[in-house]
Formats: sequence, C-alpha cells, structure tokens
Amino acid sequence: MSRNQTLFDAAQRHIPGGVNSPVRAFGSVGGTPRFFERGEGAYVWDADGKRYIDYVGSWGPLILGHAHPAVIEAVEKALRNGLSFGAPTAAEVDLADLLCALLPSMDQVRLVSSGTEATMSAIRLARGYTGRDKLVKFEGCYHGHADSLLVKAGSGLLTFGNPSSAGVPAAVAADTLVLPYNDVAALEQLFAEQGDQIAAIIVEPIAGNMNLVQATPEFVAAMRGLTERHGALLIYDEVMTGFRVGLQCAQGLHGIRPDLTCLGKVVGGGMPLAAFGGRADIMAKLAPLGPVYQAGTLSGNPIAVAAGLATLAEIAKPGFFEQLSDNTRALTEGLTAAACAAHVPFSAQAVGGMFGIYFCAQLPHSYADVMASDRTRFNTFFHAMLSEGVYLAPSAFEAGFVSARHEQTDLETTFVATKQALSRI
Ligand code: HOZ
Repeated sequence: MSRNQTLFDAAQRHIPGGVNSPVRAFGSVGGTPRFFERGEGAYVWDADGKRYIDYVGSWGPLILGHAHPAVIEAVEKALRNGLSFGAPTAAEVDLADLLCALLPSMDQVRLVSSGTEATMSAIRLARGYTGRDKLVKFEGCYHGHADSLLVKAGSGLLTFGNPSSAGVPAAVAADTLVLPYNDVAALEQLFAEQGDQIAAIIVEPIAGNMNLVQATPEFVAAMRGLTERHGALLIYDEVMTGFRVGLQCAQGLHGIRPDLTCLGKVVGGGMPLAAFGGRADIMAKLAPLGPVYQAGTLSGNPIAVAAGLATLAEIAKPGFFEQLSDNTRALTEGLTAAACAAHVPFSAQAVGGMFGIYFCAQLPHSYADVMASDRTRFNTFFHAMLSEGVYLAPSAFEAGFVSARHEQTDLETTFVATKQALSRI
C-alpha cells in the first residue's frame, strides 16, 4: 500500500475526513490525497517520494515557490528572537506602512491570522460603520467560513455539491443577499429595492473559488457606483488576488478604490497572516479607537510578518509581474493548444500568476457557467496529470497558481503530461 494511503487511513482516525481543510480530501475528484513532505521551488514531493510540478502553491501564498531562500532567511532570523509576543513589534509597522503605500485605497490596516478573520472582521466593521445589517455577496464567491458568508459559497462547499453550510442560523443567513456574479441588472434592482438597508457588497474581484471568473468592467463600475450612491461600502476580498495578479492587486487592474480590502495568502508569504484595511474614517471605528471589536493573540505574529515582508520585497522588484504574467499566460496557451489538438472542448485564462482551466469551450462569466463545464472530464484529467507528476488543485472549482520558480522546462514538461492526460479522457 502507498504511504499516502497509509497516512490517509491513519489521519481519518482522529481528524474528521482525515484533513484539516475540506478541499484537501479529494472529495470531488476521488482517490487518495497526497501527503507532502517537502517543497522546493516549483516542486513538491509526496510521502511516497514522488515529485510533482506544483500548480497549487499552498492555494496561492507561494508566489515565490516553495522555500524561497530570502523568505526562509527572514523567517530564521525572526525565529531566533522569539515566536510571539502578543505585543506590538517594529516589523508590523513596516508591513502596515508598506501595504498602505502599495494600495491607494488603504489608509490604515489591521493584521490578522487568516483570510476568514479578515473578511469576517471587515463585514463587522462595515455593519458597525453604516449601522446597517444586510450584506450582498455573489453566487460561487467564497469569503472564508464565517456564518454570514457560507451562503451559496464557492471553494470546498462546491466539491460536496452544497454551496451552503449547515449550522448557519437562518436569521444570520437572512441578512446575506446573494446575487449572480456579473449580473448588473440584478444588482441594480436589489439596490433600488433595499439599498438603504445594505451595509456592504463583498466580492472576489477576480473570483478564484469557483475556478477563475473575472468581473466585467460593467459589473465593477456598477458595484462602485451603487454602493457610493446608497451609502453602502464596497469590500474587495483580495485574499486570493492580493499581490497575486499584480502589485496593486485586482483593484489596481480595475482602476477603482474599494472602501475596504481583505488580504491574505501572498501577504503572509506562506505563513498564517492576513489583513483588512481601507479608508481612515471607516478604520477609526475599530477598537481601541471605536466601538467595533476585533482582536487576536497571534495577530501580527512576528514570524509571519517577516515572511510577508520578505515576500513583498521580492515581488516589488522591477519586472516581477511581467515575467510571472508571461509565464502564466504561456501555460494557459500551451494547455489550450494541447486540448485543441486533442479535440477536447476546453478554455483557459490567466491573470498575473493565477489561472483557470475549464472543460468547456467558452470562458465562464458566472457560477452557472462554471457548473456547466464537464466535471467528469476534469476529474479524469486531474488524476491523469497527477500520475504524470503534475499537481493541480483537486477540484474543478479552484483557480491554479504559477510561481516565480516555474521555468520554461516545467511548462514544457506540463505540456507533455497534458498531451498524455488528454489522450485518456
Ligand atoms: N480555501 C482554500 C481553497 N480556495 C482551501 C484551503 C485548504 O484546503 O488548505
């Protein structure tokens, strides 16, 4: 028996489903999750010693690849001074300054430990600031696992075919208004009817939890215009897109200023660190300045801050995103060409270091479009790629990620694997 299987069997004894986060269980693709022992650059090695080209990158944080020397050095240096103080440190001031310098929409920022904490806190802050309860989110967008956000959500919920979670009180869910992504008319109608009760829109500006779906310019303009007109806030959940699609994140690409922004993944360089921030008058409502409470023992943890600062220093170097974007685009173009040659209905797109692949001929614009893609084909493809040594996200509903350490040879190996895999579906 493979060591991955032995470990998975053992894991299920004391860990629900054998995993500490549901998508890892291979629930929608079937088979045995890989237990990883090591990562270096673009590669990971599983418990059986098999090497994979990794297009998951810990679900996005590892934009510099695994074990980047500058990040490891910064972490080792910080480690020697102690793991946590539960008190302010100079490095977290540096990180806050840097984030506010990089994002024109951000006057102030608070560091937290996970993307879920960031979105949950931003929503509480939006409600506290506006004095309103209702929240607008979009079908297939995933904003972490806080109660009010687990309504028609993406990511792991979709792998089990159920976009909403049990255990969310009906009264809480009732304040979450869910609309189709990219549907301007539905958004206008909702604001016309209930605009004075809406605290905020929260959106993944480039959705990465129902595979990758881009917001149209019309949709972005409608979200900004309607929130402004109705006194609601616009929250950009850039946990996935932040410093992944560009140095000014998705909001830089869209050319707009959200009122609040949530960051995670890349900002922590692979360590548990996230952030939310925005306009000074809104952030002033946060404790200890204002009445909206939010706290965390490990918030601004010095080791995580060191990893985040080291990562941001690397990605801020001239040409970084040009190179990463070129590589990611070359990947999606190569995959598309292979699928075309194999006469398999397929489409793909890339934004910065993030990509989506779909077993359908047209790029999706909504949750419904993504659900219409051929998931059976994806599952067969996923396993064929895995056996060829290419690790894709184990779900048709997750975006993929390329790191700065993926080289031309890795792409070429991926294309050869793709050809093999497509011949089996
Ligand atoms: N929320 C992540 C995918 N969008 C999954 C995280 C994990 O399983 O580690």
